[in-house]
Amino acid sequence: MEKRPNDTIEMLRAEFANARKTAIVGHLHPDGDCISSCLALYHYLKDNYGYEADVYLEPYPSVFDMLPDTAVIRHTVKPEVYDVVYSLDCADLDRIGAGKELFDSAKKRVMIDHHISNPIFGDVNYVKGEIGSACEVLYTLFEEDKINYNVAMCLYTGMVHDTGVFQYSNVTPDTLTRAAKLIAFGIPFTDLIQKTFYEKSFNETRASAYAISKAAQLLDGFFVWSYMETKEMERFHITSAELDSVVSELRNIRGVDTAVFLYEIESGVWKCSFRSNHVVNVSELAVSFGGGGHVRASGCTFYHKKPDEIITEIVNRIPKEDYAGRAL
Ligand SMILES: [Mn+2]
Repeated sequence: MEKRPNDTIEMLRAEFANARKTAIVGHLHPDGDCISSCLALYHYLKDNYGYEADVYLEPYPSVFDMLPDTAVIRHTVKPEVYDVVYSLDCADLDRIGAGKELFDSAKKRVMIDHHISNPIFGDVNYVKGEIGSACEVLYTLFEEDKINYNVAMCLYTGMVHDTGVFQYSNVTPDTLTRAAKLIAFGIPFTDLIQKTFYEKSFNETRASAYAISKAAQLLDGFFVWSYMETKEMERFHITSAELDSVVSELRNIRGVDTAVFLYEIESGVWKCSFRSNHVVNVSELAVSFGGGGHVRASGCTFYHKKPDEIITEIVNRIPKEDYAGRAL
């Protein structure tokens, strides 16, 4: 599909104000920004324009049930034709999880996102690759005097998750100003951060430590990676979604630029997460393997390969000038 420029804020606001049969969908393996952005839009439409959108998401970690009205989220899709379907936080069409067919069959498809690799796939499109979270993009689309407590809780949570609690380089002075205005609603921001971002189960903590203990360095420590097989996850009684923090921990190692973590999601199928600190553009790297994401955080999937074969392919695609002078 040919890439075309963004539509205007006014066009998006006109869509919000137009009450019709509406659904909201997010991406596979919903994360904090995805769940929060879908719920933020749900509350914004309901509380300001009086219509309830149907929200469709794949199952997600139960910690997010502290967000308002998660009971409205549906995991199974009834085939229906919607007047409008919003896709939030989806880097491309294939990333849409539950509700993909609803998006495809919608009379109008509205796409709101912040992934720089997004190919632009809606009828109405709003992508801001320079903004740190889909929730922050929504903040810029919402009219400030229409944001309420529930909307604030959702927007804040998404911003926290995609900025690593306002730490990553995608944070701007505007991000913090917006976060400050959201806190002013009296939302429980300490609990939102602790319970949805930092807190881990006992099994998750032990599994993460195990995955980190298997880490290996390449390129004189510029590159670090680890992996976890399905049978290992079973041994720790965890799912791949509970290992999300591992790749960030690997990136924290002194001297590392690029970190890779491979999760075996089924026999021979590996989900690959990339993170980088300053040098390697991991969005380009993931795109070159059929995935996508951001400059400092991205992902893709590998089929029918072994972890060390995958890592060799990845390292071979890192531009030589990025790690000049470092030995394999
Ligand atoms: Mn996001």
